[in-house]
Amino acid sequence: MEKNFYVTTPIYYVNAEPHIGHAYTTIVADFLKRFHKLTGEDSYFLTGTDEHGNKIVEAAASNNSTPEEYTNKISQMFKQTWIDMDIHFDDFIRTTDDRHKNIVTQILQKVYDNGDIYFASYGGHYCVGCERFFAEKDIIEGKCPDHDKPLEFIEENNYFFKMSKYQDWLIEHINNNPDFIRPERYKNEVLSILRSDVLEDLCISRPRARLSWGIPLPFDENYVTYVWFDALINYISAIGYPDDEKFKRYWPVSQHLIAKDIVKPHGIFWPTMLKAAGIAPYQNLNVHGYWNIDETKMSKSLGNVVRPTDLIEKYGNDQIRYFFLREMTFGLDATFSEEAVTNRINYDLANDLGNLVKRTFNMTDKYFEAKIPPFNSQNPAGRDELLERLKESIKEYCEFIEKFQFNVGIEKLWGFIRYVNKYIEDNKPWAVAKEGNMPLLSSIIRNLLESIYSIAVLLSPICINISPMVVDALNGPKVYDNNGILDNLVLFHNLKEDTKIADLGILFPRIEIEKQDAKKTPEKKERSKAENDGLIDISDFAKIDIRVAKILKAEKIEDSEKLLELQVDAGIENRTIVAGIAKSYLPEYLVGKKILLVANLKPAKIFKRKSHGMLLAAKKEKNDEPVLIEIDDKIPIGAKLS
Ligand code: ME8
Repeated sequence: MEKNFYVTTPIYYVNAEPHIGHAYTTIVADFLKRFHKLTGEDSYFLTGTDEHGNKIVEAAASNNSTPEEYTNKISQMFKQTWIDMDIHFDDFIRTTDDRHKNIVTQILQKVYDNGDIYFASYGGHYCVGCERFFAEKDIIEGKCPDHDKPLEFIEENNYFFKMSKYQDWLIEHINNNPDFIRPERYKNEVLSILRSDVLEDLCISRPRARLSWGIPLPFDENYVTYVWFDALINYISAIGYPDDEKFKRYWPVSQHLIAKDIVKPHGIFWPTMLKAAGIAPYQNLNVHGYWNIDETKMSKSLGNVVRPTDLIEKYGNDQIRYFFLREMTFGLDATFSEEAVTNRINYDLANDLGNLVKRTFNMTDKYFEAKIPPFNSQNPAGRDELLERLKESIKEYCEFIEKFQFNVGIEKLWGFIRYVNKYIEDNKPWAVAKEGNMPLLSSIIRNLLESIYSIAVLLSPICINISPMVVDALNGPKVYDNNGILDNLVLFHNLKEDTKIADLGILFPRIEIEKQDAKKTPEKKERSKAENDGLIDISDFAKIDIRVAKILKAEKIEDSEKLLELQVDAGIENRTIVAGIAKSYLPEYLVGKKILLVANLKPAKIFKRKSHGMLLAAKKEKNDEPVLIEIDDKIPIGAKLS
């Protein structure tokens, strides 16, 4: 029976243009669709845009647009970016589409009729950035912990979804389906929320008087639907819930892809909403980490975004797809830098793969007039070993992709590429040619060409332009959606004798790092040398605001052996800091001491406390206890180190 596969990306907010964080999730979805199609599965891929809610109204207003104009423009920008990147989505849903609004209305009515939506008064702290209310315990100094912006207190009558009613069911479902949310760390995150407390019911409406840009509630025209309740439904409205053939075919095999920012709506709101509406849960929620730049998450609000189309123009589409899939361990954060992109291109693509193809094509040209030579069974030239290695690599490549460990899967395939490079070194075709042993030479070159064909097919979901070029140059079969294809690859019967191969030129041009260096001014060169030597500029030092502060209060943090919570007067303001000195100092000793504080360190959440700054202590050996740098009482509070 034919297997089906359904992959979705989040539908992206249309409050700013797409960046490489969005591109990553979308590339993974496109890769998975192509990979499953390659093996003959019926694969479907959905993406789209999330267009309702306060966030969008605010973005439109600050661009002097109406929400309609603004959402049309940015949604089109997302779609065009994916088209420019050769992303083969099957459908692009917009939450402003009628087909979507109709299904949201139907589901709301169904859940309401079942008695799972009620009306009540509610007061809470709201963050527009997150489009959600925050519980008292999650608020840090009146601010949203993610956006670090003040929350707005809103009190109003609203409709609520009885999420808590499905809490026990969800815990059981997750326990019975250990892969439901993966990797495991995110399953544990969801389970810990579900087990720690009774879930608060979900506020699913906004009064029209405050927000009109949304889908009206079918049972009360004075309200519109909360943006998350609306948005999550896209995954089924797009495939024609409830009756469409597509819904029946794809929903049972649905794979959602998201980053860790939206685990709660997908891991808790969505399955309970589905349960309340009498719909089976999705198959898997697959959660990846963030792409960071210099340790900070890339995001529209932080303004440190990299545009995917700029990158592709500079490095090539296949190169960037390869980089993303190879560089990130799915589930963990990764750091983006152009240096890392350059290294992947130069080492993996240009050296390992590009050279293999180039050398083999050159030898075919030189020894066989660019025609595919026959395999000579009297002189197999290590064909069985090559095939064994290929079989093993394909098995591992597929297994790791199924487990969403793309970087490991690709590395396994690279193991085979390196093995084939070594095969050339071990078999020395140039020496065999010199001896005039043409039957052996013919087998060696044929084994190499067949290996390259197999590699090109296996890489076709990643290198979407270059793989077909290699297949064409070899005149190999172009079937990319055949459930027997992987078995065919390990027969080495794919190429036709005597067919002429085409010249491919250089598949992956090396990125000249020297050239980039050459563009640097002498001053910049000097700076990078100093950086390499671990030296910093005086201007780097000047960035650190070290000042004298006085400890006002000190307390041990329960459950921690090492940490103390300190209140300090830093001259500018009083600060809370968490310091790892509990083993060396009693809290009473510290009160009244003057110390040095790094005042402009980004705040961090430690043991549920917001620690804003760091005190300076010193130790000689790694395992020594830190000794506080105490300051003479003559130096005033707030004095800066310079
Ligand atoms: O949350 N690293 O939309 P959104 C990796 N509309 N991935 C990143 C990223 C980064 N630095 N930044 C963004 C929304 N992403 C809602 C979703 S779904 C029913 C509604 C990717 O525009 C990643 O996939 O904020 C993340 O989950 C998503 O963009 C958030 O996109």
